[in-house]
Amino acid sequence: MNQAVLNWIDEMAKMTKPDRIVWIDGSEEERQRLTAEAISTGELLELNQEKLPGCVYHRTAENDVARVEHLTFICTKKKEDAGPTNNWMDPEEAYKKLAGLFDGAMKGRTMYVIPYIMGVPGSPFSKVGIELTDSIYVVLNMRIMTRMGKVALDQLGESAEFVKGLHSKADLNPERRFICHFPQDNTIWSVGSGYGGNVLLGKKCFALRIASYMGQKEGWMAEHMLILGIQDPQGNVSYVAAAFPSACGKTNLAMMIPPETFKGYKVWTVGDDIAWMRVGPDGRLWAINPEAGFFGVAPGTSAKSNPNALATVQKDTIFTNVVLTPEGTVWWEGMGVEPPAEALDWKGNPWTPDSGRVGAHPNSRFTAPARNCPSISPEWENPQGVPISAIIFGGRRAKVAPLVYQSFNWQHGVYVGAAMASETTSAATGAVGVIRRDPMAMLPFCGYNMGDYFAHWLEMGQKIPNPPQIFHVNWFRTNEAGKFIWPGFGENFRAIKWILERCAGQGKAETTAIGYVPTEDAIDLTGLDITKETMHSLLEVDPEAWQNDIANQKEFFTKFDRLPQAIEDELVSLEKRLQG
Ligand code: GTP
Ligand code: SPV
Ligand code: MN
Repeated sequence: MNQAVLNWIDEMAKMTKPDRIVWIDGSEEERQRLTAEAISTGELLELNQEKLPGCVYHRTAENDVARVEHLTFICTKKKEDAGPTNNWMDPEEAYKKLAGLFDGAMKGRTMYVIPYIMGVPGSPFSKVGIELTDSIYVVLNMRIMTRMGKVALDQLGESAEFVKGLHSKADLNPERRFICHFPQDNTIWSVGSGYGGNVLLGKKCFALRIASYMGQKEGWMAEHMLILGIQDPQGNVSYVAAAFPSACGKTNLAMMIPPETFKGYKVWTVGDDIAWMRVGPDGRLWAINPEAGFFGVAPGTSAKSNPNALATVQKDTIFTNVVLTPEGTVWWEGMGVEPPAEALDWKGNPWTPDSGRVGAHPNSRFTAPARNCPSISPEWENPQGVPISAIIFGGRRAKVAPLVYQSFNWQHGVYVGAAMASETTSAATGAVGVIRRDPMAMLPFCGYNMGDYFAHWLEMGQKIPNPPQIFHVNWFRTNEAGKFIWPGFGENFRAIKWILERCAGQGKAETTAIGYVPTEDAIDLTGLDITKETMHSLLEVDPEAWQNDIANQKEFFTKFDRLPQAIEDELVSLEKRLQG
């Protein structure tokens, strides 16, 4: 046995004092045993096994339904290394404070030891983590989201190089809830929560916060990006990666089905949330999806908006905080089917469709194996990843940002990413619908100083002989009535097709102050019922709106004392171009 692992577990067990320690091997027998145990305690509810085979249901505590950004800390020795956008705690102080909360937290409980791999076994991209947790829900979610158990211990061997994750629900008190990252120690301590992003430590904590720190040191990138492949009628597949903030459409775009008129085209899903990217031997940027499953937003997922996701969650899925129907099935707002006449809502209270309350929490989620997805790419487990032709940034912008545009070059594209903004969603606690700057969709996930992160992006541009083109999209522009004017979902394929045409040196565009914007006839609208006026407003670049946005960008960038000169230069150039 790996002595480094044993010593660490020993130390953590002395602090948390579990009644017993159980090693997770990842077997089917183990899944059944733990599921049965969680059902017996009420931690999980069994669903109708005829209609939803292998599926279970879970409710979190009412005050524990989303990521908690104000309780998430980057604990580097120096405050400036966490940067202006992260909460910071001194590591010594953080360990001490959380040790107090972890002290005896697992008394009367079992500590589960989950060895897991982010990436596929044996891939040069992949990395091992071990999560210690007192939650069966976490074990069963990690089983879907990662390759775990024996396979991970085999990959680790005698090495001491693994990310040490400790999680306890403790008393689930939001006053004693902390998600602390120690990038310099490869360590994550999470206490007081049972919600996905706070407790599935392989995901945001490791694969983004710790991994982004590793990537900066080692010359690669960990990004909040989906990866998809677009196959053309000749059978050629091009891959793109896209960074949108939480609950802004990554899962949906990754699984999109092209509109009928695009015969012979097919979209392949490689990943829906996280991309790890490296420069390949051919000088291109190559990406893997380090996860094995989807932890996706349930509301809005319908046979119309995302049939592939709906098909994916028909078996072996964990549903969290959705509506539970009397027949043991699930429902959520925007599922596109009649709601049950009466049911239990996400809190477990009796609920009817006319109650005036939502039945599913807006951030209710499904955890489903990627292999269930009808559109899963044949390349999704390729240990070398897939070559990326385009990087796409985007967010929810009711105004300002057009449907799609292309940056002038890598440096300008990095600026476009750095200047991203989006309306907040229910994926994190706090106000919803408030516009905030969210660079590269990484504001909540960058494990180090975001100024250095921009510099890393700029440097990567120097290291990729054949870099992807960088674009920006916005599916969320609204009219005066506040209604989305672009149909979105599968129709987004039209914008992606233009993006690929641009990558191939084709596709019509107008050079504007902000970048290359499609001419009004550039996007193929065959079969889409949309007026010329609507297209005009979707592609419009309003100088005044952009001036206001720039004012807001400046205010944001003022916080940075390590802002790369190139970012400032790009901002100044944009301002000049806007002034004509
Ligand atoms: P995280 O898992 O939180 O990182 O989110 P995500 O980026 O994967 O978001 P997801 O695809 O789950 O979409 C979130 C919400 O946005 C869902 O309710 C979707 O129905 C909605 N949505 C996704 N794509 C579109 C679109 O093109 N147009 C509109 N109007 N809504 C969309
Ligand atoms: C997000 O919030 O971006 C998610 C869900 O993907 S969570 O894993 O909870 O962070
Ligand atoms: Mn996400």
